[in-house]
Amino acid sequence: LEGKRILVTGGGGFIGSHLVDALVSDNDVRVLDRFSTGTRDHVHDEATIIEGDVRDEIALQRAARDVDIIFHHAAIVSVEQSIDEPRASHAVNLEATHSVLEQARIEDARVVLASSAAVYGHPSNVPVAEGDSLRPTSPYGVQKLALDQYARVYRECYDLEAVALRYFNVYGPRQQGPYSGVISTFFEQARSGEPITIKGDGEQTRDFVHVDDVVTATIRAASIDVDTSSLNVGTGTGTSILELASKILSVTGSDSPIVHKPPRPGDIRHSVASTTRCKRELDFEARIDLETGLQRMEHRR
Ligand code: UD2
Repeated sequence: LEGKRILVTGGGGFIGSHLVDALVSDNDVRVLDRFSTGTRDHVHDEATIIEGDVRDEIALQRAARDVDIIFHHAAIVSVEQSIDEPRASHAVNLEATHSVLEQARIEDARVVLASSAAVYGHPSNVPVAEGDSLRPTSPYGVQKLALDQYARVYRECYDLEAVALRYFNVYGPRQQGPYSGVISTFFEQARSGEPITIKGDGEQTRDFVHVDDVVTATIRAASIDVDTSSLNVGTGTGTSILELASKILSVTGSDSPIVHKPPRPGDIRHSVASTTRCKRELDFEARIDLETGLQRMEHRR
């Protein structure tokens, strides 16, 4: 992308801040973030910061004025938090998303929405494809599913160029906080010599995709005319949590012990993306394999 006026909601967050880094040199980039979990220090100097809540319609209108593209990455990203506080996560993840879509319609802007593998719930088989059954198991999953369906309906009803990207397990630098994901948790444990906590037997698998690959796919979704409203973003490869633990121990050279904790209630057993549609529509394939991604995290501390 070049010469575009772009809004990144959640531009201080994990994926959002990496997206801003990739866009800022060739585009005019604005960030709307309330910096509750996002970090000001992660926002590139050349981006314009509008500090505000995505639920605040005035702030959103101001941030979206005259933009060509909106990347909507502001969210309460925790599945567990959505179970503990369903109202709050609904308000941010769904109501505010609807305002973003309305704003995109007013501005006639293209919009890329952060959806999630959570829309599938327990996949009936893996790799899971976009047309497979959608049966989320948490309020978070329902919110992402609604967002995902809104993208389709806004395309159909209003000709809005909206795409929802179903991110699988995204990892990389700047993923932080209590809900940050297993890779950053294991890194912290390995570096401090604390036990690596595997929940359950560790045979569950995930599709870990590096944030740099995710940024590539996300920007492509705003550059290419796609024929669909929903795309998986993953690598197509599953890794078990046990394998992950051993890779992280080896890359950090840590001698942390591995301990098993009770499984997480409702934990998904296997989650791996079918990458066929994303390859076809965006000509996207993840380039950073897990080993390389973990090494980068270790060496760019
Ligand atoms: C991911 C997404 C979530 C949602 C969901 C959809 C992340 C951070 N979260 O949740 O937003 O899209 O997929 O299904 O990408 N685990 C351990 N030990 C720990 C922490 C986790 O064994 O200390 C296990 C956990 O039980 C799970 C796996 O690691 O089986 C991945 O956990 P996670 O929290 O990183 O991500 P996930 O897949 O629950």
